Amino acid sequence: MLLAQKHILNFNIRISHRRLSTTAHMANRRAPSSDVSKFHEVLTSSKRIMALCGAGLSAASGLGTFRGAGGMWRNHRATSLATPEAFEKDPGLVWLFYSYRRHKALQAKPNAGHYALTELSKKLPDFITLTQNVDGLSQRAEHPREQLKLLHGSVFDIKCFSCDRIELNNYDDPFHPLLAIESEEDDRLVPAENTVRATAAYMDPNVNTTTINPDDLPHCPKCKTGLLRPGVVWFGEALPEDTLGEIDEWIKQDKIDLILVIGTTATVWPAAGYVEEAKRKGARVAVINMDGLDGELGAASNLRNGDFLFQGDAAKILPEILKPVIGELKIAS
Ligand code: BJW
Repeated sequence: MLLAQKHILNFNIRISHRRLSTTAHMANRRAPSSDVSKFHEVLTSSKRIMALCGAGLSAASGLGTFRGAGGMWRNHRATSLATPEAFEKDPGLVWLFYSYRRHKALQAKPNAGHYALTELSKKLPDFITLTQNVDGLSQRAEHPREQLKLLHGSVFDIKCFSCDRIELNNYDDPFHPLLAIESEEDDRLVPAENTVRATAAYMDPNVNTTTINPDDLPHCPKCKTGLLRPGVVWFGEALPEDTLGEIDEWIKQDKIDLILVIGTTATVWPAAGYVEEAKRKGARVAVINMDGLDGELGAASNLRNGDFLFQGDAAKILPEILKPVIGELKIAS
């Protein structure tokens, strides 16, 4: 063999070795399975299961998510309005945002994903669902209350911004006459799938920017001075202590077999931290998300051999992957 040919052959072998070892390395690092029958085996042998849910669970019910191209309301990013500072600066604007979210949540119906989790809770007493959602759809799907932990509160609870008064389950729509939805078109959260429209709306100078004089907003009947606000957890605020305590108690009891990470970017803490905590207690991870590994999966992105990734709509996937335990899902229309 000519020296040049030998050199080229060696070079090709080196290249293919490098490709192989890169592929092997990737396979070790990230090899989640999407094999439903393998998942069924894991599910049926699991006793202690945790679910961490996010906005994607309610997407099929028509509610907006927070991040990506969606998650914008009027000229604002949803996350920029979910802070006490935003409320202090312009309580009328923040209230209009939440009034719209309350209205949409009341119009929406729980989807098959919510009902599948309800059924799993009924079948498996040691299944716990932690939800970051504030839309009340899991409750309306009759998810057993003691197995549902609301990490970020509820838009249907009303708190005082100054004192400790809280009113639970207020479904008035609008909550106050000044907060009535004038035009769904004006108020809509831009759908996540259309980045161009989302960006255009974000910059649109004609978008309704009228707001409300804080003096005219509802005030606390107890302390009289504080403004009422939605009973949700904003950035920089503590999550409900009793709820965190109940979750810790559940985690402490035994090892965890499986964590389902459903429709969340798992980027907000401390919620996202439960993925690592479950892994430390031995859990396999199953991610159910519209996005695959190229999307933002935050604390759930480091999937290992034996973990699962089901890419698509949680409302379609959950009834399918949970079927061996919950049976065929029947939803009354
Ligand atoms: C589909 C789908 C379909 C679409 N099917 N999938 C440690 C490190 C770094 C920072 C921190 C840290 N600890 C604390 C912080 C600060 C901060 C934080 O996490 N910041 C991050 C930005 C880094 N955390 C806090 O401030 C928390 N408080 C706190 O830690 O307090 C400490 C304290 C102690 C003592 C005294 C005082 C303070 C509070 C966090 C509160 C978050 N609140 C919000 C608003 C709630 C009210 C409301 O709803 O308006 O919660 S923000 C927002 O994000 C909301 C959500 O619950 C949360 C998570 O979003 P989620 O659900 O994941 O939505 P998206 O849009 O991100 O993802 C949707 C997913 O669905 C996507 O993946 C899609 O692909 C997918 N999807 N359609 C399946 N059909």
